[in-house]
Amino acid sequence: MLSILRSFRAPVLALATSLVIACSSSTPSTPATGTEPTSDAGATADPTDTPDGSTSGTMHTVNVSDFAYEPAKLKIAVGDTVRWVWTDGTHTVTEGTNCTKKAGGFDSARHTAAFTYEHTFDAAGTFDYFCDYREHCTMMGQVGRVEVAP
Ligand SMILES: [Cu+2]
Repeated sequence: MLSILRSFRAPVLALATSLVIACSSSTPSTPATGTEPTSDAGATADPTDTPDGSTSGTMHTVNVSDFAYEPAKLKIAVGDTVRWVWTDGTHTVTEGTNCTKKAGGFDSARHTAAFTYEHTFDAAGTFDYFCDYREHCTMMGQVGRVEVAP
């Protein structure tokens, strides 16, 4: 059992590490694909997946650390992608308000440092999210917002 876990974890960690390295470059125009766990199964067209990148939305990075998202408030355009990068602690990126999950909203699940989670915003609107460790949200105020302009 342990060996199975090890063999599974190693490539995942390597992938996460390489993503962070790639993310640290200054150009946000070459998003990695396939890093989103499960929550975007309903998305049809991901503009960041275009081969030449010419019509890609912009990639925005938000750091996820102990009890904060940085920047906590982000203004983007429809078609842009937000990449959350875990830098410290164990946290989630969970869509919802008042520390309550929105049904069908995006959700990274719980992760630790070096994990990255991406979500492409295909519609205009205001999207609030929070850390789904209850006390992080309710006591530490770990919340964020993405405003998507049409
Ligand atoms: Cu948290």
